[in-house]
Amino acid sequence: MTGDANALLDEIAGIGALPGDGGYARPVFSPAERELRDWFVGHATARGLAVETDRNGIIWAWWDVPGGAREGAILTGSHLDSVPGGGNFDGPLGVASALAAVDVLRGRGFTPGRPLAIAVFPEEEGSRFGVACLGSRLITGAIDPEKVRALTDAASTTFAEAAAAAGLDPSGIGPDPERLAQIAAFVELHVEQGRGLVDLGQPVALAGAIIAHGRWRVRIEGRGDHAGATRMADRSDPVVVAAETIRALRAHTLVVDGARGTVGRVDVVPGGTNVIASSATLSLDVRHRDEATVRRIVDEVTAATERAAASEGCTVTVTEQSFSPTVDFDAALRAELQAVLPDAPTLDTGAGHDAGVLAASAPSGMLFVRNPTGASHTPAETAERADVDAGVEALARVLEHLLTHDSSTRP
Ligand code: HGY
Ligand code: MN
Ligand code: MN
Repeated sequence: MTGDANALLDEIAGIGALPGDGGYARPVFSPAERELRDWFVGHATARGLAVETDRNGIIWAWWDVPGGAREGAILTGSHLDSVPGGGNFDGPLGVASALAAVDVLRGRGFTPGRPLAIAVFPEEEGSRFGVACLGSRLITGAIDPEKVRALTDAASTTFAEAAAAAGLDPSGIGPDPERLAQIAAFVELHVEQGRGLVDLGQPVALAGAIIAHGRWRVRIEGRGDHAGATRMADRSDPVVVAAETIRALRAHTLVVDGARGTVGRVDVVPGGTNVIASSATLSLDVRHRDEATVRRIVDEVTAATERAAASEGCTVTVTEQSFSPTVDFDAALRAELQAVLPDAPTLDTGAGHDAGVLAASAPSGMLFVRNPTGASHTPAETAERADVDAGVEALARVLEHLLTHDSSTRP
């Protein structure tokens, strides 16, 4: 059986597809994402992998060793959920490549000297409940399960309700040290979200670091009123304050080398053309290699917003939704991966990943596959079929090495 990740991705290309090449909508526990979960379970089961879904909704597909011991396992995999309007590669490429790498290894008659697991992590994008890498944060204890149960989506459905509807017991979510103790190393393959490999003319890279990144919700409350009957001097318009937030974020990130600041959502209530809004809620996404710089930018933007709110007669509440410190991936593991893939350059990334969260619990690393557009979180995200194959081959070699050799990074 050849390892054909392209064919696997072709199979799911229609799931959660938005009309008019608008990309994908595959929020966690939605019908589309659940269809993708079923697709993965079907393929894993067809390959004789032992499949289980843990209490955090993470799917594990095991290529077990005789006797079934799972200590010292090598983990790979990624996520299947998407951002709204995202591409078909961010997440699914890592899952499809993991299945294909198993096919390649089996096709070569390889039998693992230690167990291999493919994991599918839920809510990596945080698109439905607002917290990125929710599944990996839960299993590693990086987030309070009580807080997670109460998270709500745009329809005010709680995570607990959505998880229960998807067949999980929400009372069971939370840290799982026993399961994590089985993992000796985690390698996630992911489409590159940037043009590093295009510029370097290489198909595959190793990940060096993920820069610090966080998300905040800025809620501005004013006074709803009539657009025509209300004099300008009598207004408390939260949208005017929101404009200052957006301006300040751009101004304060532009002057810091390597900083990134994004307002991706502006929710205006009630949202009528002839209505002065009563509230405006914005999302802040701020990133930089230095954590203190991220927090300083957020403080500066908050102060600017508060000044604008005071002069407009509005109130502001800024709430941190999630924060991920800079992660430098395990140097010893990366050295092993480099020995297996000597031509692969090392690239840092501005995108967060479950591997960045798991890095706190086990030596973790990443492989990036070239994306000719460099674009991501958009339908323009892509990877050439030959580079997808190169990624599968690279992952297969890395897994063969890790499943055969002991090293200092793993007990
Ligand atoms: O937002 C991110 O960096 C990732 O794609 N979840
Ligand atoms: Mn991703
Ligand atoms: Mn993403």
